[in-house]
Amino acid sequence: MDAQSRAVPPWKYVRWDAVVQTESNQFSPIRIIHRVQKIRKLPQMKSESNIKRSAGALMLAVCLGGITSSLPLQAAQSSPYITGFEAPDYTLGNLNGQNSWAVEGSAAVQSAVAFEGVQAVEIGENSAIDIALSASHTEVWIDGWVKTAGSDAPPPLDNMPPRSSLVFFGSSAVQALDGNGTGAGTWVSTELPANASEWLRVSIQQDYATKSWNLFLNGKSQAEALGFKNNDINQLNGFKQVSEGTSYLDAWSITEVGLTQDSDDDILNDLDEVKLHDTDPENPDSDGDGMIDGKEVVAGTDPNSSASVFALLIDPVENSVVSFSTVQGRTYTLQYKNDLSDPTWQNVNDANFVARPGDGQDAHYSEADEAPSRFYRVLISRN
Ligand SMILES: [Ca+2]
Ligand SMILES: [Ca+2]
Ligand SMILES: [Ca+2]
Ligand SMILES: [Ca+2]
Repeated sequence: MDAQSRAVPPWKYVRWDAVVQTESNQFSPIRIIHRVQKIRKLPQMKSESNIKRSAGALMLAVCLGGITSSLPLQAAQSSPYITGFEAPDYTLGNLNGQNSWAVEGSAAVQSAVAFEGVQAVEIGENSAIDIALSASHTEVWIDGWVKTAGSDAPPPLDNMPPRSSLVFFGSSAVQALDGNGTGAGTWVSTELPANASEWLRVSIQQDYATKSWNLFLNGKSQAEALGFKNNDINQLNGFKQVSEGTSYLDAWSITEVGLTQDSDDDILNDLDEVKLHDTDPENPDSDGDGMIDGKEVVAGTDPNSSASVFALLIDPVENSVVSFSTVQGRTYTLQYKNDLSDPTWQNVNDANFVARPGDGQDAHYSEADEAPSRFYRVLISRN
């Protein structure tokens, strides 16, 4: 990568130069239907479960590049290149020289502010970090979490070295450069501003064949079919984050797989499987417990442990008791039908089981004696 002149800039900005380059938690509530035919005087039994697919989860954007391969990127350092700036790979203090990162000005691995784990990079005022990573892949995803107050106006493009994509972290809106291929372009505003108090997931999808790129923020497509600033860039060469004020970077990666592919159709995209959940992007049920990876993530169970799975249990002794385990960060609503052919599910007549906050404990719902045989399901949503 080219080192950029550090003549004191008159403008305020944080930007990603790529040279290179987010769930996204946009799940709709999942519905897990458990058919619980009430049977009295039998030992506790695990109900038959019928897990419905949740529609529309993680549907992001059309993938311009039409990726067919989900093989991980063979980047310079590792495959794929994913780092959370954690020990022992990274030690607290100056980032310069650690794992091939270069620093202009000041940037340090610190533990006061982190998106995940306990460490992240803090980039000081009027400073930049960059890393040279080469990969010959036609399509590359650069993904990471950034925290910064942002700046008012994007930096001038004059005299800026050749770049493919540029993201400007504006205080009123993050902007993406729709380049003209010859060093200039137009800044396109997104829906989201830079935010000093919240981490923003930034994902860039680069296509070196078509010289175009797409920007996602917090897992959602924000700008598509943008042009490269310079069309003479034919492959990934590196990444740079330039900061006039203080900014942070964490959970950063370069991969071939991205947010727009769900190779195994388990409602988790390939990138999140590899990067966030350590699940198999080619296997919808990584731990083989019958609950697909995406459902486990929404339900808060462990997709890598077959001992962790969401289920409704019925205790038919005396009054029937319907039980299920809960986790913090999820809410649970217990619903029933007397007949599966009923068009609608009804919430049980107990406010404690409607939008019930999970607390890590089991929840037990007791039916009235006179209740008929019923079917139950639990709606689980992430807070
Ligand atoms: Ca998947
Ligand atoms: Ca999977
Ligand atoms: Ca599973
Ligand atoms: Ca599991």
